[in-house]
Amino acid sequence: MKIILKHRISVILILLSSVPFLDTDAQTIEKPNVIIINTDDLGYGDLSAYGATEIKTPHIDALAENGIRFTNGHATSATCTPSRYALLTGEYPWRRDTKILPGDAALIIPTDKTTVPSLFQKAGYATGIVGKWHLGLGKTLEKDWNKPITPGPNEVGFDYSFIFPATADRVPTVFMENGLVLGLEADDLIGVNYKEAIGNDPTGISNPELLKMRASPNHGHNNTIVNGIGRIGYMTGGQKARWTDEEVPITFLVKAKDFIQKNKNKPFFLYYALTEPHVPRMPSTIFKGKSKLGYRGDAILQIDWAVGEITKQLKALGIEKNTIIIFTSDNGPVLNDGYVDYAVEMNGKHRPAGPLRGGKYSAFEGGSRVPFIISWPGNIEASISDALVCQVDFLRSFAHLIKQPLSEEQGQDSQNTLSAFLGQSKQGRDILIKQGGALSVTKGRWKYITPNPGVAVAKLTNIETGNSKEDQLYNLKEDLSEQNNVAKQHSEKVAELKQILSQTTSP
Ligand code: NG6
Ligand code: CA
Repeated sequence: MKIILKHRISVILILLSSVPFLDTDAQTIEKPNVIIINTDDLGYGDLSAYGATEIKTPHIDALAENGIRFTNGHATSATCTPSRYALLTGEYPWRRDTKILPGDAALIIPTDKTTVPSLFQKAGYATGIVGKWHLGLGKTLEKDWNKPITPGPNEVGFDYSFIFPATADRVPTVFMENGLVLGLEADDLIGVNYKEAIGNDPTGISNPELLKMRASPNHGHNNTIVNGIGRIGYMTGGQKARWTDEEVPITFLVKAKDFIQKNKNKPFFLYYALTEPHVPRMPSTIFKGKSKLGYRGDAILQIDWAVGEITKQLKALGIEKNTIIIFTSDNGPVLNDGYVDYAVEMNGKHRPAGPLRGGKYSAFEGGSRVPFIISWPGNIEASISDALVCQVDFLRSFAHLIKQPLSEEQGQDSQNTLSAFLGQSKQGRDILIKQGGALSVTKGRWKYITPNPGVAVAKLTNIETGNSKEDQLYNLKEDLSEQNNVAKQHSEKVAELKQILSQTTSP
């Protein structure tokens, strides 16, 4: 009898936990924790969940198996700064100047703008960012790196920030916690310059014998050497503040876990922005050689491990059913992005962009169609969705989820696609405008790429850019790999999509 009763209770509990929005604790269900895991340059084909056969990513695959795996999920852009700008603000990045920023750039998000973190903050969440920032810091380019720098992430909605300023290959190669560089020393002041050399530090040009990984010819990456790796930009001082690349991912993981641990009893929003597999790929020593695909593959295994550590922690804390995890990437993949790390040579049969054409920097789908997984154990049903979804819609969708009002101007390009995000609908947005080099507009099955005079294949990276002097129209449903330009056969479609584009982009 006892056993039967116990059994019944557990059946009831299982039933309850599988009903959306039903939980014992009403407060927590209204305000689930949200973690956005944003990787750097991870491609659509880089995960076994997305069909990779040469690499296994079991922890991310588990998120996908128990959550929703989107096959038509997008960043707005094929490079980092624009893509991250849109994710955080709900505004298309081409509305302002959002090219790849140097490491000393000023903050490009206006501090009075509603952002994803400021939205959560307003709803009473603890908000944190851990990882890559790359949206500029301070009011001006000139800044004193030896003092707290504002405005930055803490001024656009994050209560807590632990970041590196730009990219792993750009100086200053330092961590910053709440605006202040970690490990500063009064007698070794940090200076940063992107125009000319400062200080006496060896550079990739002056001292190539000090390099543990060489720069690819013509790519740059040969200014100040930090940890045996030439960087973009010059840096002096701060010897003890400089990171060791092998420690960066573990450092971010520890800080992300600390944030979760500290806020486990409140609703929290964590933006966890991993640096892998962006260059320079210098995974932790225990991951070196693990994938057999070179350091790029090893870096992907390292991402998968970190995701596993986070999901384990959520389970251990008993908050996994109350936490939405979104896993995605800021842009598509690239093999040779500036260092001799043998990513090309060791790639074998692996297809980082899967079936898609192009990669990072490209207007083709490989540039911005990215892994996109949403998990919310016990609250959403596992499925695969081909709804057109985009990171720019996080703002208005979360606003809906946590019942925060938003005016039309706030996150002006952000749409409420919450029901698609939660798998309740297969309908995402109708129209999406993206930026590789050229702008493109996708509506349903059709994608139009604007004519662009640039080169068709980028010399340095060997990536097809999507540039053409002609109109390009692709039927993504029948031709996901964008092989057949059918613009001439469907001039009415071209006209319609051009019209949509000019309406949206006109001020
Ligand atoms: C490019 C760099 C590339 C990478 C990229 C930014 C060269 C030739 N290439 O300018 O290595 O750093 O910027 O990547 O310098 S992103 O993912 O942050 O957009
Ligand atoms: Ca990137």
